[in-house]
Amino acid sequence: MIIIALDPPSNSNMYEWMLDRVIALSDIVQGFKIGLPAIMRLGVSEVARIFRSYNGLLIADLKMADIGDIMALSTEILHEHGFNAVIAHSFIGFSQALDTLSKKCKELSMKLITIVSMSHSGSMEYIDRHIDEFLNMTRRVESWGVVAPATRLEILRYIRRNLENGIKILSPGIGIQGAEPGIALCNGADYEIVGRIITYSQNFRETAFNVIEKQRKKVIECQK
Ligand code: BMP
Repeated sequence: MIIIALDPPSNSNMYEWMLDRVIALSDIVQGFKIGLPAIMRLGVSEVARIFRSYNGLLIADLKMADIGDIMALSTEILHEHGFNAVIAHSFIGFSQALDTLSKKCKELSMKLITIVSMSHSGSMEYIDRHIDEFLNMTRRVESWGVVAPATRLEILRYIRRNLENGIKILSPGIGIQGAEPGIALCNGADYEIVGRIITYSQNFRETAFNVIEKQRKKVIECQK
């Protein structure tokens, strides 16, 4: 289960770069996540044009951390442009923040994904000290899913153990950040978010098939 992170390099024609990868990969992956580089460079309308005929999971990764009303406005714009999921930080709190965003997401049938822990080492400096509170927040705002790292498996397992079964775990950190394909799935994730190891390779479709095969083998191995 893969969600492709599309983060085009700045020296590329971002529109073409993204379109090529969406055409080559959309039938073999479960969704796409678009971050700030593409949204800032192309604008949300151009990004929407790339995904015109795509019906899968389309996540806007703005990692929102604002007051609720403003996040709700951003979410409306993203919804108008075909996104069906948004990511927000948990540390902003419930009242006048995530509660408002959660309501807006429900109104628009958008999936809300909240961050419980991140894949970079700096996550240990602050975010990881609040994991229990962030897990609690996940329940309060009825997140569809959470972000948890493929790079720190004990944390990933802890999050899986303490999260209701229906809530999805999306796990970045595979490939360039050091985690091997399949390892997050083996430790409780529902999806691995995979970016550059696939999207920056020469033949991204072939590389994606390789990653999927590695995932499959790893999952069989860890189920033994
Ligand atoms: P890559 O596989 O190229 O390292 O990409 C990972 C993707 O996941 C990037 O889009 C990044 O913004 C995102 N991400 C992450 O790496 N760690 C997190 O904790 C949260 C993320 O959204």
